[in-house]
Parts: sequence; structure tokens; C-alpha cells
Amino acid sequence: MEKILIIGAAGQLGSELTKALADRVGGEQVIATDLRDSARDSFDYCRFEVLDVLNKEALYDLVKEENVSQIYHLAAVLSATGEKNPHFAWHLNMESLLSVLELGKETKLDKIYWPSSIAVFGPNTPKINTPQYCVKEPNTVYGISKQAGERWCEYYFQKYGVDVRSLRYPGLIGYKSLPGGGTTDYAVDIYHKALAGEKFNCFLREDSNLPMMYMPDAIKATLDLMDAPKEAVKVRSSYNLAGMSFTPKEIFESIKKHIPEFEIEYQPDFRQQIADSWPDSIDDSKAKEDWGWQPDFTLDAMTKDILENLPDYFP
Ligand code: AKB
Repeated sequence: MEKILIIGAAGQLGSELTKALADRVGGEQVIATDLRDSARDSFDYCRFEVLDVLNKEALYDLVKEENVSQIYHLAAVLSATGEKNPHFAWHLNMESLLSVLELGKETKLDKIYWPSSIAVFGPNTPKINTPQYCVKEPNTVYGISKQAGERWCEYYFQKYGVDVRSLRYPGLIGYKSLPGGGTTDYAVDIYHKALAGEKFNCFLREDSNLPMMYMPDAIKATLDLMDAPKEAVKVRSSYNLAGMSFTPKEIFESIKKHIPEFEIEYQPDFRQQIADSWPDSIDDSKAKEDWGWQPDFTLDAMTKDILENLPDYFP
């Protein structure tokens, strides 16, 4: 029976992925961990432990004592926050991944999941339908750490047979939790402002096109990749993954179909430069070929779903 450890379970992706995993294997088989004890109350359906992923000894003890067979390592400092403290972002993002990969090598975990991001791409990457294999010269510390992390994942797979799997997520949009510190987070905040009847100040230009994905698609992709037979997973750095692409103006117009009085103002800040260095759209044909990836949500379908459901989570 699988025993699954989630690191960074209280984050935007973690809070939904942990629930999806517990629904599948049973809450008693899932250990959610996070830095903050305040997150405990959200995990009444599984076990919860406070864990600082940089405390290698505590991580090793937990994995060994609990006979953990799979780790989902989601803790990371994201793009915008990373620029405020680059050395800490590098330290946390890299040291934590290396500890988890070492655990995979030493304890023979069945599988490891580690998210990468469109942030691995940079200004010299082809912007439209960005291919799986192309120039990557990321210019955020978050992107640099994700690119280096991808190389480490492939290295541990090739050298030590560690079954680590990864996806390059676009900007993730969900209504069940608040994101923290990303450049694509405007596309979550905008729904909160629209429903609160407030004007939205957007930190990106109206024409800033970025790859995005609705959370149910991201959860589906993650579970599909982890379910795929080992031989089907041919990319061992990280898979390109696409859902939709849109600009701030397009998401604003999608919301206005439901809330006609909604207003927006564009005040680009330092995050504009980060957004400008990322692709407009992603070619995810490898994921489609290798393990049958197919997204479900369009921008308008996502908008409808969020506007209907968000008020239950943030009344
Ligand atoms: C961010 O904006 O930093 C993240 C990402 C694209 O990885 N959402």
C-alpha cells in the first residue's frame, strides 16, 4: 500500500493535490506537511505534520519511520518573491530538492513528484508554441532553480534509477486557496476583486499573454503522469504542459460577461519584466504522446466555474 508524503501541502497546488490523493488512497495513507502549524486545521481528512524541508534529519526520520513510498515535493519560493531574496530562493529550492532526490536514492522510494514551471524559459526561448527542447536562459532565480532542478531530476533518474517525474506548470489558477508570490497570481486575484465589487489594479500590461491552467486540469495532469507506467515517462527532466493562454484584457472580458460593471486598471510593476521573459504558448505534444495528456478547461469555462464556486470558499 502506498504511503504518500506531501511537502508544502498548504500551498496553492498542495491544498488541492493533497485532497485528491487522500480521496484516492485514503486519508490514513497520506501525510501532509507544511512549515506552518496554522495549516493543520485544513487537513482534518489526513495526517498533518509540521516540517521544515530544510531540516534534512527531520525529513529523513519521517520518511523512514513512516515507510513513505512516494513524495510530492511542492515547497518552493516562486518567481516574484524569489527576486526579493534570490539567495534564499536558490537555497530553499535547490537544497530541498537535493534532499528529496537523495532520499529517493537511499531509501528506494517508489516515485517522487517535483513541479517545474514555464519559468525555466527565458527571453531567448521561442515564444509561440515553445517546444519541449529549446534554448532556456531563465532570468529569474526561481527559473534558474527550476532549470537546475530539472537537470538534477534527470541525473538522479539516469545515474541511480530514481523514478522522479515532473511537469512544467503554466500559471495555476484555483479558487480554493490563495497563491503566494507568483507572477501569474494576478489571474487568481482578479476573480476575488470582481466578486467583491472592487476595481482591479493589474500589475501586468493588458496585452501580456501567458500560458495558464485551471487547477482541476493541473491535478489531472499530475495524477495522470504519476499513474503512467514507468516506461511511458520518457522525459525525465520535466514535461511541457499547456492548458490555455490569455492576456489580462482577455480574462477581464471573460469576467465582464458575468459582471458587466467590473473595472480594471493596468499598473505594470517589476513583474512585467518577468512575464515578458516567459512564453506566450506551450507545445505539450510530448505529454500528449507519452501519457495521453488532454486539458478540459477553456478560459470561459474556468471563469464560469470560479465565479460560481469561489464565494463558498471565501464568503
Ligand atoms: C509564478 O508565477 O511564479 C508561478 C509559475 C509560473 O511557476 N505561478
